[in-house]
Amino acid sequence: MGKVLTGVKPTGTLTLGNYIGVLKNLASYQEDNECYIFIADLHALTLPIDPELLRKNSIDIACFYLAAGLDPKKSVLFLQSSVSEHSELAIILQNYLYMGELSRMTQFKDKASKEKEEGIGLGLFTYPVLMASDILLYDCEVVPVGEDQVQHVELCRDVANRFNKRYGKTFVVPKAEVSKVGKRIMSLSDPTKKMSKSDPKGDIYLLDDEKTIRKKIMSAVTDLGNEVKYDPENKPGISNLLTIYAALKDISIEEAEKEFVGTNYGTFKGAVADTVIAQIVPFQERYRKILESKEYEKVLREGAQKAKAQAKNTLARVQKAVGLLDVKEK
Ligand code: ATP
Ligand code: LTN
Repeated sequence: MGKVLTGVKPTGTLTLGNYIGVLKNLASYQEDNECYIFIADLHALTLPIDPELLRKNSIDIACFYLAAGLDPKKSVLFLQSSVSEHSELAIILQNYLYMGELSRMTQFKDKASKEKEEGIGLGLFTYPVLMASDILLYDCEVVPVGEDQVQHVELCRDVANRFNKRYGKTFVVPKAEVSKVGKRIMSLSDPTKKMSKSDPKGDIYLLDDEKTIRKKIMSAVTDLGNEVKYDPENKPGISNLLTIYAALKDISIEEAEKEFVGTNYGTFKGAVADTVIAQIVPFQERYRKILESKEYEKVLREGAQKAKAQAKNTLARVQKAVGLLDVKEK
């Protein structure tokens, strides 16, 4: 049995990018692995967010995880803020990551460039420190993420290796795993940009109704010409729609291309819309049932206990390694 961990920030309603990039694959890990899946609510504080919205988004993500097939008997589902060891480990780990490394992170550069200098909180800068703590606390080997998060997981590997070299083997060194098809779904209105829940242009939201989904796909930006062909450089719009189609059908891009030889853009877009709707609508029904039943409350409470039991062992190991005294009652 391997150990797998991932998290999603409750910064907004999840998008089709989140679904294809991580959510839809998660259930398949839990058959052969011990899975730790969490809601990165502390990470959501790294940019201003309304408290009511943060609470609502956190509940939504818990329900989305369950609707995506995560089974609380097989996987541990929890809120990052319920396990204080995440924050405690981050305070220690921050001393082994450097300003230069953190300032080279693409996500930091992107998000910081949209803020005024005095509006960039320290948490946005130290984001990867907390993320490394999330990962290292659970001794996990595999971290399923979209492509944009690979750089953070690489940094986590660096800090784990650095720490192990200095103090002896303390951490398991994890690796990022991205899906073969759909590691980076692009915006439908600007297919050179990532579809991202905090940048609403060109997003399909997982709670959009059928009509809205169809409308958004039918009006997605396409490219010159009329051939349905995968060519991200010259045909970014069509390539993105082909990726969405292939990922949802669980087929390769080549297989998807073959299905649309000789078809026009309109027919192709209609088929993409049908495919998205066929998966998202039943997913939304499961989500609504879970939300109504409030079953997520018990799941998150029990998940926090299970996660804590594991996290506290790792934290104790780290505290001992660096020389912090343990004077707790035995
Ligand atoms: P934000 O806009 O707030 O930065 P986001 O939409 O990028 O959020 P995250 O919470 O950062 O979403 O991501 C959750 C998971 O979904 C991560 O593993 C991330 O890599 C993945 N992901 C996000 N956007 C996409 C996308 N467009 N394509 C594929 N995977 C994605
Ligand atoms: N940074 C991630 C969310 C996240 C995460 C993690 C993902 C926080 N901690 C640990 C994997 C492992 C994001 O933006 N989606």
